Amino acid sequence: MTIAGHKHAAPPGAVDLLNIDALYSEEERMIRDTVRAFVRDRVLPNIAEWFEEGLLPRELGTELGRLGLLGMHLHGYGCPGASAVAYGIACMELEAGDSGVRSFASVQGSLAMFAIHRWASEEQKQLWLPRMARGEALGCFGLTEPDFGSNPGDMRTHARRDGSDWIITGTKMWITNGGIADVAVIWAQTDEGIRGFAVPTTAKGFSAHGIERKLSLRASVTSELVLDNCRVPAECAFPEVRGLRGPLACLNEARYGIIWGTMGAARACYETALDYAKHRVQFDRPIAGYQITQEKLVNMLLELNKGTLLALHIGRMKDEGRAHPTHVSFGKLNNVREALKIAREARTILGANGVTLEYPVIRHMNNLESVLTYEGTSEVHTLILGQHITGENAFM
Ligand code: TGC
Ligand code: FAD
Repeated sequence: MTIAGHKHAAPPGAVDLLNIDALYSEEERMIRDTVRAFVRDRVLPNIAEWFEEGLLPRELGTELGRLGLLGMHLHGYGCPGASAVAYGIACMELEAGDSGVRSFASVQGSLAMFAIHRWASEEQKQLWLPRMARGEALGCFGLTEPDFGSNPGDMRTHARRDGSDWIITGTKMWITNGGIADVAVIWAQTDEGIRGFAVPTTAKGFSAHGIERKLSLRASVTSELVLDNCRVPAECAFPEVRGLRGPLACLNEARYGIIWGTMGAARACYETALDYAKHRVQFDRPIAGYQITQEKLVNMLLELNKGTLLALHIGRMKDEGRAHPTHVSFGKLNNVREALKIAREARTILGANGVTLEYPVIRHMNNLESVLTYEGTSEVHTLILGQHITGENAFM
């Protein structure tokens, strides 16, 4: 089809209809292709089994490290110093495999490594970051507690001084990579307000306990961390930062990765549904020929392309130093919500096949329920945006 008076344009693709690809640089496309190939060869052949068994192999850490995907957007200490957009594209490709794999990289790079990179002493950075970038040491990030999820400011975990040491006591809940981590970034109340600590998981008084029976993000280790008078030396404390802005600065990074990641999961669902619809015959013709199926697919296509453009826009803003946490809330709220809708719609197109692990759709759909909740629930991001536009704080 051509438009009269205009030069022939190549027909748009059925997935990247807006040709967003053309907006990426050569280097960004190369990173995308590398991560996509890794996911195709290493993740997709195994992920249904990992999901079913409820595991993620520890060695994935060194494999992701070799690809430069851990702490990818950090500078120095063996980290690649990639752009925010390049990091986002990597998240998108990892999550096209599984949200658990993206979460593994997010928690390592954007939460644990970012926290140490941003807030720890020089000595602690040297101690942890190069090994973490290679995936030889793993990190986790303990903010949430059993009674304080959306409202971490009231956390109960506390740290007190004992000579030059700190003694930390409390429980952290729902901690990704907790059971396989070598270092746990722990946020605790102190006499001077909330402070952060890089706690070696070998420290006396530290233990991690697996959270079992999850029906979402099964290919991801989720743990309860118990700190029972856990003693750590003074140098483990982050020297300067006080208050909730310490952990929230890290959350901005991980939330940003989710804006992209969810579009990877959504793309996998859309592609699966489109292919299925073209081949599944009912009433003597492919179900893709029915108007209701087409409407579902078109709605998915619209939100997939809009969400990916949004991710790229916020990514370019971030690279130019213009992204505000409010932009990140906008992207996280929109893209998780739309990805979940796409996954649910894709599942209906697959009929009964939509409920098995033979296809990726229900796995993505179930995973996205966790993504909707973690890193600030949809309600939290709605209220952050609501406060921004009205000036009224509706949290309390
Ligand atoms: P509030 O009074 O608004 O702020 C306290 C201090 O923090 C500063 N601040 C921020 N700083 C950096 N980035 C942000 N996005 C910030 N938002 C606020 C603020 O300026 C203030 O600084 P200061 O110096 O004046 O003290 O705090 P509040 O207690 O009213 O809470 C605000 C609220 C509800 C938005 C916040 O608590 C929140 O975001 N809650 C959600 C908690 C959450 O997202 N938890 C995630 C845990 S980690 C996780 O889920 C990992 S999942 C695995 C994966 O990522 O793959
Ligand atoms: P609550 O805060 O109890 O919320 C319950 C409901 O109430 C939600 O719908 C919420 O939106 C709503 N609500 C709460 N307050 C308000 C309000 N003021 N107005 C309107 N509605 C409100 N945390 C970490 O620290 N590190 C991790 O690595 C980590 N990994 C996770 C992995 C998984 C698989 C999951 C599921 C969670 C993980 N989390 C992690 C925890 C996650 O960040 C919390 O679950 C999340 O912040 C929500 O807290 P909550 O579950 O206690 O829910």
